[in-house]
Amino acid sequence: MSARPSPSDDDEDDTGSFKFRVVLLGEEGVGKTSLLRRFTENSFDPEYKQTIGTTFASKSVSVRCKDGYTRTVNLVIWDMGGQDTYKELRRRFMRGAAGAVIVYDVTRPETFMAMNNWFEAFRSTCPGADVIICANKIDLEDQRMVPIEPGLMLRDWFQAEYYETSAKTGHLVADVFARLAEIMLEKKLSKYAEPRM
Ligand SMILES: Nc1nc2c(ncn2[C@@H]2O[C@H](COP(=O)(O)OP(=O)(O)OP(=O)(O)O)[C@@H](O)[C@H]2O)c(=O)[nH]1
Ligand SMILES: [Mg+2]
Repeated sequence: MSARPSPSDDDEDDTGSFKFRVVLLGEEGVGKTSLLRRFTENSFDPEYKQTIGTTFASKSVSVRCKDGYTRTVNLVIWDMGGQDTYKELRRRFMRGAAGAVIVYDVTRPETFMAMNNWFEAFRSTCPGADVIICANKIDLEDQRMVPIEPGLMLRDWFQAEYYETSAKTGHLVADVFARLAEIMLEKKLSKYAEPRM
């Protein structure tokens, strides 16, 4: 999860499977790295190790498409430390992404309040890309401060899908990435299907 490939464009590779660049966004400590680790390695580390700079991991998922075919999507998921406030660095990190998972921590309202900044930054860098909102750490029921309603408001506002997750228990983590893969692929396929002028 540490080498650095050159960011590649979304495209179909020569084996006929699809590859998309996805970025994880959100304030520091919300659980971006934990979600990635849960998804790619099915493990969880309770100790907080702040991400310095950027890392990535990749995983393939199978997507059952509307046309009845099952296709393989290779997700290359990039993770950046939330404390990284350099705008230009963030922009470079986001560039070329077909999708983003924007995460907040339901025990810390300030991370919810910051969602709009992350969303605006992503939308301005990648206008056509898809977004999924992740309300993470829902296993911490006693400490939960942000209920579901504000999350649903955010969903309507961003016109994105909303998932409540726990990187600790694994609740809905794979679903987030599988759904994002499906949305990005269907969009790509519908572009192929557009008549050429
Ligand atoms: N209980 C619980 N703890 C979590 C969950 N997700 C992450 N954590 C913990 O929250 C802390 C921060 O998680 P990280 O995944 O490092 O957060 P991050 O968003 O990558 O943080 P930065 O790299 O600083 O931006 C760690 O101690 C994790 O173990 C979760 O779903 N439930
Ligand atoms: Mg991290």
